[in-house]
Amino acid sequence: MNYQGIIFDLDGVLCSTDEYHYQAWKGLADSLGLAFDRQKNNRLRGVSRMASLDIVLEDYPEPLAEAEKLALAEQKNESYKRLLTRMSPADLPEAVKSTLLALRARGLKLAIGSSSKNTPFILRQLGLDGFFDAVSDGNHISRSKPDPEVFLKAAQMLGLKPVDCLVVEDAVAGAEAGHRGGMDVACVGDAAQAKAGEYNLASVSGLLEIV
Ligand code: B16
Ligand code: MG
Repeated sequence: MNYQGIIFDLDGVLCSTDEYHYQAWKGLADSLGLAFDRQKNNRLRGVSRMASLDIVLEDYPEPLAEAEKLALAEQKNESYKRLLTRMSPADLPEAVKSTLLALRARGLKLAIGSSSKNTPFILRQLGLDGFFDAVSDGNHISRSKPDPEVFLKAAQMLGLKPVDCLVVEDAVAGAEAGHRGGMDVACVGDAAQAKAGEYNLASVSGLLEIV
């Protein structure tokens, strides 16, 4: 076997919370009179909440105080969390669920490596609370992807060397984080289209062919 552990990004890999992020940021941008489209939204993938806000505010005519920025980030997060309450285990795609179970049956350790501070809530909504061997998320890190911190912490929590872990990502910034951490990366979605990984897959089930 090539790897002993697999570290999954959450948004855009295991579930489609990226659509909820889009809707919440779009609502904030509209209220500020700023342009925001899906192309801009793609730049927010894997990026922390405050760094995302800076991208959303790029065309804002005047500099904002830190307290004002925190209030805007909080406003976005509140509408994002309202959207997350709609999620249920039915939002975990069947192919993702069966792939996770098959990987576990092969003896691999499975972890989450997500920039999101909402990770514990999302895992509960999806019925995945307690499923993973380790959860490393936005609440444990001080530097966001493309910094490798979140993945290095996940490997450490699994008790594995980075080189024995495979990262699964949908964001180019996330693939870069995996590489900077010394890990191979399997990409899906946007990052796969950009050929950012050692493996660029059509879907998460493609993992079963490479481990
Ligand atoms: P939150 P991932 C990332 O999650 C998202 O891709 C990114 O769009 C978001 O800004 C970031 O989490 C922070 O999320 O506001 O919930 O803390 O892709 O690393 O699982
Ligand atoms: Mg992602």
